[in-house]
Amino acid sequence: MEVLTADDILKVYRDDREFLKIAEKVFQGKRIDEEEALYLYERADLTALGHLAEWLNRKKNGSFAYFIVNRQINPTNVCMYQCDFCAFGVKRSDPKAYEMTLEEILRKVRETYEMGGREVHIVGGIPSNWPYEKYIEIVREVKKAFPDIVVKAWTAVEIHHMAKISGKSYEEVLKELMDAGLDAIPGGGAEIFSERVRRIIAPYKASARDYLEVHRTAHRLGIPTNATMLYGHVETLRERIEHLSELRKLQDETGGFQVFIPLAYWPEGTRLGGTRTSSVDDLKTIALSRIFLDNFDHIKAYWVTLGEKVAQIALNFGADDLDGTIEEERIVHSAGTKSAYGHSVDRLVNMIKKAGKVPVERDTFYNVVRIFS
Ligand code: V47
Ligand code: SF4
Repeated sequence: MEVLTADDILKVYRDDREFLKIAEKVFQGKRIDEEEALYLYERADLTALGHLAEWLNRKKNGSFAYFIVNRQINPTNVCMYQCDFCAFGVKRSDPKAYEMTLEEILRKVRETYEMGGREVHIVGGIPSNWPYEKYIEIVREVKKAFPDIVVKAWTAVEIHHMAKISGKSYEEVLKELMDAGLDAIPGGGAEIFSERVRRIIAPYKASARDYLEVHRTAHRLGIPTNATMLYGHVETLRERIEHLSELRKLQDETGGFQVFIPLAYWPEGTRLGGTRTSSVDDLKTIALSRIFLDNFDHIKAYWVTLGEKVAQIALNFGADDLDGTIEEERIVHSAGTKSAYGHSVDRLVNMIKKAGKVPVERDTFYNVVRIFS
C-alpha cells in the first residue's frame, strides 16, 4: 500500500467526517478514546484505517520491520486449566500428552544457540504435579548452560500459578526467577480481560486482574514484558477495546511493555469451536492497536496466527515486527494454523523486503543487531 502523508489522508477520505476528526486528533499527537476506537472498528474504511496506522508507525519506526532469531520451547502440553479455546493443553491421560526432559530442553536451546539464535521463548501447559522448583530449575539450567541467550519465559498465568502453589508473592517469585536468569516475560495468557468472556472461554485460570498485577510487578522489578490479546471468538468489539484500554492504562503507569501482539483465534480441535477470523478483521485489529495504543512502540504481526501473507500486508497497516524464526511452534498449530513451524532468516528477510520495508534483525529488547539494506 502506498504511504500517504497526513494531508493526503485528509484529502482522500474527506467524505467521512467522523474519520477526519479522529485522524486530525492523531496527527496532532492526541489520544483517541474508546468511542472513537469503536467508530474506526465498525465504520471506517479499511484502507483509511491502514493509512492512518501506517502514518503513525512510520513516525515511530521509520521503514524498519523487525524480526529475531529465536526458538519457542513448550516443555509440556499437559495442562490442568483446560481453556475451551486451546487445543494445545491436554489431560495427562491424553495420547498426545508429552513432557520434555531437561536434557531435551537444553538440546533445543543448544541448536538455537549454534545457529545464531538470541532468544528462547519458553511457555507451556501447567501440569498439576509440577512443583514450583521445576519452573525455576528450567530457567536456571538454560541460563547456566547458555549465559548469552535471552530467556523469555513463563506467562503471567504460569507465574500466578507458581505463586499459588508456593505461597509466595508475585514479587518473591519474580525475584527468584530473575536470580535464576530470567530476562523477559512473554505476553501470553491475557486472552480477553472481560470477566463475561473469561467465564466462557477460560473460567479456571488467572483472572485479568492477576495478569495485570504480574506484569505491573515485573515492570517495577525492571523485567520487560509483552502483551497480547486473543481475538475472534466470543468477544464483542467493545470488549476488545476495553482490553486495549487496560493495557494502555498500565503502560501509562509503568512503561514496561515492549510490544503488543494481537493473536487471531484458530478454532480447529478446540471445545469452543467457531470460525477463523477474516483478513479484514485481522488487518483492522492491527491498525486499531497501533492507533489506540499510542504509548506502545511496537506492534507485532505474528505470522503464525495471521499467516504469512496477511502478516506481510500488516507491515503496511501499522505493524513493525514479525516475531522470529521460532523453529517449532506448537500452540497455534494444535488449533489448525497452516503456517510453517518455523522460518529461515532468508525467508523472513524476503517477506519484509517484499512488503517494501527494511528488514532489521533485533534482540529481545529491540536493539538493532543487523540491518539488511
Ligand atoms: O495465551 C491458545 C494463544 C497464547 C489458541 O510475547 C491461541 O512475544 C490462537 O502468547 N488460537 C500463547 N491462539 C502464545 C503467545 C505469544 C506468541 C508469540 C509471541 C509472544 C510474545 C507471545 O496463544 C495463549 C493464547 O492466547 N492461543 N490457543 C488458538 N486456538
Ligand atoms: Fe493451559 Fe494455556 Fe492452553 Fe489454557 S491456554 S489450556 S492455560 S496451555
